[in-house]
Amino acid sequence: MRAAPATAMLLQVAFFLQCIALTLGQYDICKSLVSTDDGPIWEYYACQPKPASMKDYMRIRVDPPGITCGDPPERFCTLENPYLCSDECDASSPDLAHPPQLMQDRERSGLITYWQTVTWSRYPEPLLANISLAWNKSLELTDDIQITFEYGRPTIMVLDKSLDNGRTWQPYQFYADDCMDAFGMPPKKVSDLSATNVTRVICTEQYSRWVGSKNDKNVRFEVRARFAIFAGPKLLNMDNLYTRMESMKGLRDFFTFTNLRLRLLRPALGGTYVQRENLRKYFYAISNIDVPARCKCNLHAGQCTFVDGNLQCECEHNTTGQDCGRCKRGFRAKSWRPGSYLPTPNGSPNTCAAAGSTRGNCECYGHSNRCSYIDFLNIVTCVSCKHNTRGQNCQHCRLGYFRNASAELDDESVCIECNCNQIGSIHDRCNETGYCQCKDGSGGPKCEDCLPGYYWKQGCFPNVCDDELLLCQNGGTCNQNQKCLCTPEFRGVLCEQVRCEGGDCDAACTSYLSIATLLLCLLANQLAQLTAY
Ligand SMILES: *[C@@H]1O[C@H](CO)[C@@H](O)[C@H](O)[C@H]1NC(C)=O
Ligand SMILES: *[C@@H]1O[C@H](CO)[C@@H](O)[C@H](O)[C@H]1NC(C)=O
Ligand SMILES: *[C@@H]1O[C@H](CO)[C@@H](O)[C@H](O)[C@H]1NC(C)=O
Ligand SMILES: *[C@@H]1O[C@H](CO)[C@@H](O)[C@H](O)[C@H]1NC(C)=O
Ligand SMILES: *[C@@H]1O[C@H](CO)[C@@H](O)[C@H](O)[C@H]1NC(C)=O
Ligand SMILES: *[C@@H]1O[C@H](CO)[C@@H](O)[C@H](O)[C@H]1NC(C)=O
Ligand SMILES: [Ca+2]
Repeated sequence: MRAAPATAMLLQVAFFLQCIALTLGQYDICKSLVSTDDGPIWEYYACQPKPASMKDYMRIRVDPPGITCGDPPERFCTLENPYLCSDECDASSPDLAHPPQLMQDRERSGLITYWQTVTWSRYPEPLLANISLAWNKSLELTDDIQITFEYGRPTIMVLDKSLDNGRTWQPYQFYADDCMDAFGMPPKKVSDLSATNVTRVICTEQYSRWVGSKNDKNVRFEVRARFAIFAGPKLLNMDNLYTRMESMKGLRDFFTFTNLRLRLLRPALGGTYVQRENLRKYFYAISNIDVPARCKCNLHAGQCTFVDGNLQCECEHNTTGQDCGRCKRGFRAKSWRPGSYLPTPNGSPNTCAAAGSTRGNCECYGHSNRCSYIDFLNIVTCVSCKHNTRGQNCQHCRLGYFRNASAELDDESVCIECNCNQIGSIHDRCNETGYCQCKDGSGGPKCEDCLPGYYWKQGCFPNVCDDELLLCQNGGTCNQNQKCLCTPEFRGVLCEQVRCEGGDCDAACTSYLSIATLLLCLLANQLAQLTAY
């Protein structure tokens, strides 16, 4: 009788190992030396790092500040026996403290260690806590995320993910004991999903109901069950999953993340109602967060290492970057592409190629991967040059762009936009050093300034008056180089004319004019004409 469970367990272990072997056996080497008639040569394959326990590398942050219990020390009760309130949380005592890192430690001694929050003493104000997990690296889930709650699972919570190191977030899965009530979403299970909607974000009630705390402490984000939709219930047909990863839009990204966040919105209640008289039994406590995943290296690395506190792909195929997302310098004869799982079982490495090594010897400096033969010119030319390049070999910059002097010809940032000021310049083209051609009166590399003697008003116009040569006369003041503000007795561009009253003005005026004013008037006129050229 005692043998049966043991056998079952052995079988389970065997099955588990088989699964691991299956998931590990594929795409685990990037290259191998094969012998040919011409001697040994390297053969390259699509490759990816092994799955790892990513909890060892995550940076945890909990919010709001002060949510962790123990400062000041606090007593708390359990849900099963609310009158037994002998437990204490005290941040200053190592034995009684419950800091966040206890969610990622390894419990070697068998003693369960956990992070714990303050109790819900401020009820009915909600008890909210965020747990943010950061890796500073794109990762791909390889198995279920599992969060272990001591003292009951939350009745409402959201799992979010970010693909851009926490700049933007999106919900990954909603959890509630009543999905409709909490989120207005009908409750679903992953088993309700099919190949067409496997990437749908669902709300599930499976992990939020009260079942007696000892019964089930885990909340999962089901990865295995989603894989099984393609790979079969025992994940034996991984080829099919990998084929779908290549062909189904959004499938790979669905399992990809750089950060995760748990938003805890309501703790376990242990019943239908919150008992106001005993709020010390409501809190969150998490003993472990498992995140089985692999580094995303775009199928260009078989290893991922932890260097200076960050995960880093050990890029092969002459790629580089944290995720092997670029070709190395000097290997940009073709545009970078991720490796492909297809054709199975070894995939395509899509290696980066050294300049001059592409077929037909049509060099496109990595700005195009297509060449075309033009019959009547008898030349091979690059097609659809990217990165604002143009030319037979994508060796020139498009009009409106100029050559980045500090970049190699195969650099993605080899062409810089001219960025000519639309009003100040004649057109949007520039010379090799980025200088635009300016209209009269405007200047500066981009024609964004007015030359001396000009003022800005939707363009550069010659000054009407200034403080040097075009002085306003007779007490007038120069307003923004645009006009003289004359005193009431004078008028004219530079206030050089006397304003007259009455009918016989003209005669009076002429006789009134002094020689000096006349001379100044003439001078101003001439100056205005001179500067206009
Ligand atoms: C948790 O994160 C969400 C999203 O950024 C934010 O709106 C909320 O205020 C945070 N809650 C706490 C308790 O910090
Ligand atoms: C994130 O990783 C990159 C690349 O490894 C590194 O340059 C950067 O400093 C890291 N950022 C933090 C906050 O550790
Ligand atoms: C997914 O699609 C299946 C049928 O293809 C449907 O029965 C199921 O309700 C859908 N699930 C969700 C969550 O929309
Ligand atoms: C990468 O470049 C090196 C030379 O630096 C070469 O020996 C090697 O074969 C290249 N690897 C691939 C995958 O092209
Ligand atoms: C010019 O190229 C260098 C080297 O790639 C790059 O760091 C720089 O950002 C580029 N300049 C511009 C304006 O794009
Ligand atoms: C570009 O124009 C600027 C300003 O006219 C000039 O100083 C520079 O020498 C020109 N550069 C080239 C390469 O022609
Ligand atoms: Ca722990």
